[in-house]
Amino acid sequence: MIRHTLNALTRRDFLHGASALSLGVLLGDHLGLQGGEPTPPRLITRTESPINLEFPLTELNRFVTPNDLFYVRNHFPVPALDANTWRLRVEGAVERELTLTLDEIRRMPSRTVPATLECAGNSRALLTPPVRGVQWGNGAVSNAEWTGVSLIDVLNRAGLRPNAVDIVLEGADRGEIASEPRSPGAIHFARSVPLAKARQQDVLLACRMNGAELAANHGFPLRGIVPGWYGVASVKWVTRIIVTDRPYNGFFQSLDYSIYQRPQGLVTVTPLSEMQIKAVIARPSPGERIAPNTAYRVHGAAWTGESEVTRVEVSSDNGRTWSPAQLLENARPNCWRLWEFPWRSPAQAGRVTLLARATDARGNSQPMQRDTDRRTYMINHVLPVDVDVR
Ligand SMILES: Nc1nc2c(c(=O)[nH]1)N[C@H]1C(S)=C(S)[C@@H](COP(=O)(O)O)O[C@H]1N2
Ligand SMILES: [Mo]
Repeated sequence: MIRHTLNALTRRDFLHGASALSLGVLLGDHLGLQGGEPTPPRLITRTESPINLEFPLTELNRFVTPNDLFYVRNHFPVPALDANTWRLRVEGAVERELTLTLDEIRRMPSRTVPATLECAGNSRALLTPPVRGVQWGNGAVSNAEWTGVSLIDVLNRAGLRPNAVDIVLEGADRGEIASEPRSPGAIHFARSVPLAKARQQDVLLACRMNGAELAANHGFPLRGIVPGWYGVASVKWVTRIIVTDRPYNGFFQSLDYSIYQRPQGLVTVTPLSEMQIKAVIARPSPGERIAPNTAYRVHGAAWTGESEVTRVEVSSDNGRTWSPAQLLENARPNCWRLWEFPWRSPAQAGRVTLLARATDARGNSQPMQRDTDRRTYMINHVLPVDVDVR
């Protein structure tokens, strides 16, 4: 059992920053020691087929999410890909169509980019009335350091034609969406980024995650990483890149993963793209019991799209007053920022609602109300965490 525990410790590498704690505290608190049986923190299963797993947000304690706790969002069964036979096709509005092996990609100049991925449906389970889709709590979000080649370097090897508009990344995974809106039979997962975004050097075709080879669930052997955008744009198991000469209008950015917008009073269906400013509370967890008149470290994470988080505030009086939380470490582009707020629970027992609200460098703040034009996505209004003071 000791060995199991130490393996778990090494694997999760969470001794980082925990030197002040005794091993006993670590085991008891962090591994959830119950009746002598250590249970390492685990992903929360939301659906089994396809597999959808949520990061256990109460375990948030460091900037980088360990690979085995990084949330998983799959639409189809995980494709079995062999690194030796795997190929990447680049085709469409290019000068020369290409077929690349994994070794050819690995020999290209690589870079490492930290980026937070959030599923556009994150926090969906907290909506009232309930909406369809995977019932995520607040944990369909994680942060990792991705290593790979810039997408634009691969595109340049093929040579973009002047009429290139969108870059479609297609995954090897395939299946039929049987619930409304249905797919036209079996389709591949595919999603585009406009050329202007694809030109950014930090948009990657990544083969490593936190220094390790990509796991099957996260897109082995190669996936797109589109920093600042909702996770849906970061296509896993990429085997084909299609450069289009007109805007791409695929299933996963029209019937699915789209929102309504109303430019000039005209309703449009728009693919969702940039992540929205958002803070989540990791602890306390909903319904957590806290003793009266006690010091409590409220903490969590906050992130935004193509900007940086500059402020997080906390309210314990239903939004009447807000106090600044402390932002931990420095802001990194396209990454969440951890924050904490030393709170003292009230002397009187009762239910207390905690709220956190983030603001970014552009002055964007979280709304207090849900916007139904966002359909079942982009849930970033301020969400309450009720705790039980007694
Ligand atoms: N090929 C493929 N890529 C995909 C998906 C998928 O189902 N198939 N899911 C997308 C969605 S909606 C999200 S939120 C992210 C999740 O990435 P992760 O599973 O590594 O956390 O992958 C995206 N890329
Ligand atoms: Mo997603």
